Amino acid sequence: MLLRIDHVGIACHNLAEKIEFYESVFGLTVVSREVNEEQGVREAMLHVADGDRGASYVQLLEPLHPDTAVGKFLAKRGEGVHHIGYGVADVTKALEDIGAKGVRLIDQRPRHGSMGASIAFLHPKDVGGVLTELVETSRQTSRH
Ligand code: V0V
Ligand code: CO
Repeated sequence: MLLRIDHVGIACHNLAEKIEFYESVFGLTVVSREVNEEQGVREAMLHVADGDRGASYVQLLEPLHPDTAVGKFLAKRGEGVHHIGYGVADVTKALEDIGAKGVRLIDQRPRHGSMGASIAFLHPKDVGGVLTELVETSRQTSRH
């Protein structure tokens, strides 16, 4: 079901500063910057690698307001890894299969994600404390 690690989502207070850090220390390149009002984030995708099942990224996340998923996470836990996003071929089918196994779905249906992807989250309390995102890219092998 899981094709690859699509991205690691990292919560931060200052997106511009974190982008500069990842560019200068790791030599990564920003391939997309978006504001996602529904998710309450300003985010950037930095390309890490290409594989035969698609690309992988670091996603840097800054909250739009304190009362958002990432805002609350920062207040409680501070900066750090916020979620793991796995590539799947069909997010609707994956949700159905995972839900049938008793894992709580945060999203019953896919939402709009970065770079035109369809995304859905699984509850961290049912995934060993890891907020888990399923990502169906618009074109699986070329995402930038
Ligand atoms: C909260 N908890 C987490 C967590 N966030 N555990 C692991 N990883 C995280 N990121 C724990 C928290 O410590 C609490 O446990 C418990 O869950 C309830 O948390 P809360 O602070 O009361 O917050 P809630 O329940 O209001 O919201 C938590 C959830 C929320 C996970 C339901 O953050 C959510 O719906 N997230 C999905 C959407 C999202 O994260 N969007 C931003 C990324 P204790 O302390 O009670 O034990 S957007 C994105 O990735 C995009 C657009 C993309 O990739 O394209
Ligand atoms: Co994400």
